[in-house]
Amino acid sequence: MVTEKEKEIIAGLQDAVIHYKVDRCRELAQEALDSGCDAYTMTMEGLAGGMQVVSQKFDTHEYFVPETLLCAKALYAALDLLKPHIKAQDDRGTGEVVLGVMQGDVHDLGKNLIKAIFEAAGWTVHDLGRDVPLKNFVETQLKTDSDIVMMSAMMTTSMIGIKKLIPMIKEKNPNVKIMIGGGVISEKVVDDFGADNTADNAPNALREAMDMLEAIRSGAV
Ligand code: B12
Repeated sequence: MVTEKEKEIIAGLQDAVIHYKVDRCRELAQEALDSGCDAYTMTMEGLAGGMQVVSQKFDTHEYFVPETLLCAKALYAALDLLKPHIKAQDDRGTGEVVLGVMQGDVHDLGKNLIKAIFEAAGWTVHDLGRDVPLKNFVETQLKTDSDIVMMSAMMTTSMIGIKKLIPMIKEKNPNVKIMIGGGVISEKVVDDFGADNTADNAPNALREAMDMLEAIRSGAV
């Protein structure tokens, strides 16, 4: 149940992200925390909701790279404050993931939301950052023995790296699960590239990862 105060702050956060009001975004995040608003709802509906409108503006050429970068800056200003207060929505257990944005791709907003939600649920996230060389995913999975490798791609050009990377990982460790996501990933890409799963947003990614973890731990896969 979203309170009136939460609705008001969600609308404010969306507006601040859309109109790249960095200071306002930070203030609203603090106000949300001070008034006991749910940090998870503020993040997903306020910040990610605002970014959805920015995406439409970018796609329709109303916004270009400079404005969009400022929107991202506003989102991060609030996320930094909200992140430690996000509570997990799923408490079926915790796992370990390697997470990164594919080589050639600097779109890391989605990846960072995924990281925030997974860490809030108590998962260990080995965050490789953005524009990550393929071999780093393989090496980190081997070093950490993580349950799942999560790859994010927002561009058709960077998506191609996933096709190369999956066999590299599976060759070293056939049991590791691969989850892929980002704007260019469809169910067809999942099948064609031999990934195990996808999700269209961070909460769904956590739900799917929990399902995979249960299957791994029960020995079903
Ligand atoms: C913000 C943005 C930027 C910012 C990035 C800032 C940053 N730090 O991330 C800046 C301005 C830097 C940028 C630059 C460019 N961009 Co840009 N950008 C976008 C934009 C507007 C929004 C993306 C976004 O952040 N969405 C909000 C987040 C929260 O959503 P999300 O990323 O989808 O993530 C969610 C899900 O996808 C999912 N998810 C994400 N990753 C994963 C991973 C896993 C494992 C799972 C399960 C789920 C999952 O969960 C996330 C959270 O809920 C999109 C437009 C669009 N329609 O998407 C274009 C877009 C991605 N950009 C595009 C392009 C072309 C570029 C540039 C080449 C532009 C240029 N002329 O320079 C450069 C590329 C730079 C590079 N080498 O990477 C194209 C890509 C086209 C394509 N299909 O290849 C898009 C689609 C715009 C368009 N319609 O043309 N961009």
